[in-house]
Amino acid sequence: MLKDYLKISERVQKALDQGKPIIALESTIISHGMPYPQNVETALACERIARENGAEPATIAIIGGKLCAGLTEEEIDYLGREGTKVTKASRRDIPYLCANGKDGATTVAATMIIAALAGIKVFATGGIGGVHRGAETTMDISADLDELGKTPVAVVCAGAKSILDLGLTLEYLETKGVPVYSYQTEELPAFYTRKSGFKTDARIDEPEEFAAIIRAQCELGYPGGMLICNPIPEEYSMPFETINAAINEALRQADEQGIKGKATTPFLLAKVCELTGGESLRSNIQLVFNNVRLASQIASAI
Ligand code: PSU
Ligand code: MN
Repeated sequence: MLKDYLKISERVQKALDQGKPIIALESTIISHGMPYPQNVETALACERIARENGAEPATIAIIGGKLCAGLTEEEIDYLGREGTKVTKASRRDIPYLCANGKDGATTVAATMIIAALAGIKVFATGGIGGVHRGAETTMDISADLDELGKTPVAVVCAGAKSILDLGLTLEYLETKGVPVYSYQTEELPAFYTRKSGFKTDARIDEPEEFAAIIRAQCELGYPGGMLICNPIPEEYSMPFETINAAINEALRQADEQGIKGKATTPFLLAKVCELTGGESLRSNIQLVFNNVRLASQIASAI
């Protein structure tokens, strides 16, 4: 059984036993989403911020073929140092890594699967995967979206980056029955910016309201998660023109170099960071912290 491969850390198990709030954190963002050493510093700071806000952090990854909920500092450091040498693990990669005792940095999809197994209902990340621009011919649609349709975990993110087609991403989520909410705004935030021009299903103003929806979803035995979009704090958001120019240039280079499949998202993230001279990385780090705070408040309210 999938559960036989699950390894819950002592701290996370204790929080589960005592019914304390817990939030899941992903690890693709550590190995593939940010450069070293900012990736490790950010991951450790996320754990501190969760605890300061009353939630036990469960950073999730696959280590030696085990599905780990809760990592040691050494394991986080290892995932950060190894970087892209660690397999980027989404849903389809889990059986191979387990069977071979290998390591994997888990995407939103794989982190949701492991969080659900461990009984964790709230998960904070930066951005999710989505429907890529040009998906009408490439069919490049992240497995994150299907996972949100079938696994009962609430994912707090800063919206989706405009490396993706935001309109098609919303349409796909609607098809999969995934509710999309925004926190204290009507708009779908676009990761580096607070606005996208698209609206979500509902504006929610209090963490308690999210907790009530999550409770209702559990009681209904609803097979699916939800997407909670928390806009980047104003002071860290980027000028629309700066980020858009970087994203367009990154997309052009990806096309020119024939980047495909699972390499696409990490390539675009690294290029955008390079093209903005690290400015986007600073924004990225701050929006993750902001999401960890909101997720901790929601987990505490459940
Ligand atoms: N978007 C970001 N930062 C990230 C990712 C997406 O802004 O680190 C990562 C997440 O782990 C997400 C994954 O689950 O990329 C999606 O990859 P793909 O598009 O290949 O499914
Ligand atoms: Mn893809």
